[in-house]
Formats: sequence, structure tokens, C-alpha cells
Amino acid sequence: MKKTFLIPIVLLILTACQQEDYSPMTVTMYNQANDAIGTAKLSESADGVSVELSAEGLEPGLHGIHVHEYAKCDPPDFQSAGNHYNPDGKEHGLMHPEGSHLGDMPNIEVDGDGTVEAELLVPGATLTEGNYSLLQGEGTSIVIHEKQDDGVSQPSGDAGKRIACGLITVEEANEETAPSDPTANNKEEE
Ligand SMILES: [Cu+2]
Ligand SMILES: [Zn+2]
Repeated sequence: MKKTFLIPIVLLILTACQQEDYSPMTVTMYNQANDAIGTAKLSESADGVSVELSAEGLEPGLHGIHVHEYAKCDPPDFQSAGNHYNPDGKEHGLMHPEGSHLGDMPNIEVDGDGTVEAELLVPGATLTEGNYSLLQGEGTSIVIHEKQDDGVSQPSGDAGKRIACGLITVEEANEETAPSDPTANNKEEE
């Protein structure tokens, strides 16, 4: 009995492996001056995509953070990232009765020294294919805001300016983690 049960499972695993696998992938976060301030490590699981954020140089306190719809982080205002990633056309906010956007996440809390270590989840999202893939089309982006997201205000939780941004793209997934010293590459070229 057990053997016949195993065959479909093995086939399922083989099929899954034929897709490109971008999990885990590391997204480099940039501030408004276009300096790298940290990383977000994205891993796909059965529950969605987990986001392990590690960053520095931020204002202490609560900040909104979301997945935005476009893979475009043009400083200093990052308006190029568009609205929150919202493939189901829902309202904004984890506390909104008709919410939430797929890209909505809980606020992060930055410590007094300006650093943050946080683990978040984008429930139901994937890094492969389909309507809920953060890599669909040209990809998406992660944006951190100056203020906290109140969880209900439209269209984006009254979280204020966009202060950091990172690309969720296939190119970013294929790239080695960016060097911690952004000038390290420049020296080699001189
Ligand atoms: Cu946002
Ligand atoms: Zn939203």
C-alpha cells in the first residue's frame, strides 16, 4: 500500500523541480541616498513567502513595510515602485474588513541604534509562477516607510514617505549577495 502511495509524491516533487527555483533569494535594501542598508532574505514555504529583514541606519520606532507592485526603486522617493502588490483587488490593511493587499505586512520596529532584525510573512505568496508570485512579470519590490502603517487607512495605511526599497526580481535572485562595502567593486575597475 505504502509504495503505490509514494509514486505520485515522487512525481510531484520531480515536476516541482523542473520550475526555476529562486527560494531562498536575497534582496538588497537601499535608502533614499541609494546606499545599501541591509538585506531581506525571501524564502518560500507552504504558508507563503517569509521575509527575514536585517537593516541599519533607520529611524528608531515603528515603520510600515509592504511588497509594492513594480520592480523599480528610483530614489529618493521610490514612487516608481507603484502601489501595494494587490492581485486580488482588495482594500488596504491587515485590520481592514475587506483587506488585505497581498503585499501588506505587519509593521517593523527599529531599535534605538537604528538597526532592525525582523521576520515577516507574506501569506499565500510564492516565488515561482502564478497569480501570487512576487516574481511575476518583471517582479515586485519591498518598501519601508517613514511612519507606521495604521492597518486600515486607504490606500496605504498613512505610512508616509518611502525611505527604503529593494527589488524582488529574477536578476536579484541570481545575483550574489551585494558586498557590504558598495565601493569594493569600484576599486577593481580603476
Ligand atoms: Cu509601502
Ligand atoms: Zn496595502
